[in-house]
Amino acid sequence: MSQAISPELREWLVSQLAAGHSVPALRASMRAAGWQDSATDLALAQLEAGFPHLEVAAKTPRTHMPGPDLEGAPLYIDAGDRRVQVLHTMRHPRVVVFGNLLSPEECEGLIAAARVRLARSLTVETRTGGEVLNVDRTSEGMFFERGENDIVSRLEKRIAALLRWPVEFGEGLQILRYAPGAQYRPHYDYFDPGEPGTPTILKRGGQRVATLVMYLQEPEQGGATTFPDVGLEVAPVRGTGVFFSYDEPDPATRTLHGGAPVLAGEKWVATKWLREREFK
Ligand code: PD2
Ligand code: ZN
Repeated sequence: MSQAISPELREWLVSQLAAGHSVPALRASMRAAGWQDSATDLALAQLEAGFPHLEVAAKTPRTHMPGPDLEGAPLYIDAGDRRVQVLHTMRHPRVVVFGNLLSPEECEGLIAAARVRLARSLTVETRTGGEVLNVDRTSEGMFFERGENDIVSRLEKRIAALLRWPVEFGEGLQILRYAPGAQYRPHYDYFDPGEPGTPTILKRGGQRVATLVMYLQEPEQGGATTFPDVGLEVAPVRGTGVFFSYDEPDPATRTLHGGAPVLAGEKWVATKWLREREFK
């Protein structure tokens, strides 16, 4: 995944962008020279940090999105250290349900490390850019730093391989616990462009472009992840996960989704949000 970015390459990218070449054209040249798209994206993200006037993001039409390689309708995908099952796919919204994404030991390990750090869930507040207690989410949660422990680090690499998106573009893993009666009312995961706090949030990695919700512990009843616009309900089966992406921050993506109330037992999930650029 990691290819070093030399000063020469950086200089070449700067000159190409300054000359008005598009990001897709650069990506094609880089690919022809043997670079992975993820390395190109990382180089562009690093460039943008140093040369904001180049407006790399503004030149990037959101054509390159995270997602698994479904070419040839595979039943399994090699995610580096694990053979992940493709259980269900949908095109609009883009939804993919994965099986065998985490081992039972990984699920247990994440729960054990998170349990001692749980607090009533906060969400990023687009009105101010701060965090607030959200009445729509009655679960408890916490965030791991990226690469915080071995399980987190291993899982992040697996997700990067599976979804073909650099580890550096992902937020830290969020863990949520839903007790009986807890739910997460339908919402969008992208930041509302109309809210005044959104530009502040976007400075750090740009928009969210995709979500992967992974089920660590299944409740006895209830707790599906629902997509009300398309009548889809994903059962929270341990070790599986649901991926969905949104190429613009707009309801037209049909990615309205929620966590249905848990009726019995406890549901635990891990959520990985992917940004359009490096999330520092
Ligand atoms: O736990 C869920 O099923 C769920 C539903 C909707 C999680 C999220 N959203 C999220 O973490 O954004
Ligand atoms: Zn969500």
